[in-house]
Amino acid sequence: MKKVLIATTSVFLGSMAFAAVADMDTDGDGVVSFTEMLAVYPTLTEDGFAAVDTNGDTVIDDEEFTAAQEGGLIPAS
Ligand SMILES: [Ca+2]
Ligand SMILES: [Ca+2]
Repeated sequence: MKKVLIATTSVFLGSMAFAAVADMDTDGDGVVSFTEMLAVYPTLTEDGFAAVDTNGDTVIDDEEFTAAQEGGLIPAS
């Protein structure tokens, strides 16, 4: 019984902790810079950021961020 409750809670917490572009975009320009992302993911490297920034414009948009999470590049936490 306990196991079932824990599993349910984990799913709930997981979705609550899900970071989105809007959560990280502290200057409100609609995209996430390396600095903004670093505040949420302190272990992020420039190489890691470049891997997420698939169009190479040095910022992360919603589409790139979602793709990175779905691809496992960014932990959804
Ligand atoms: Ca921004
Ligand atoms: Ca980009």
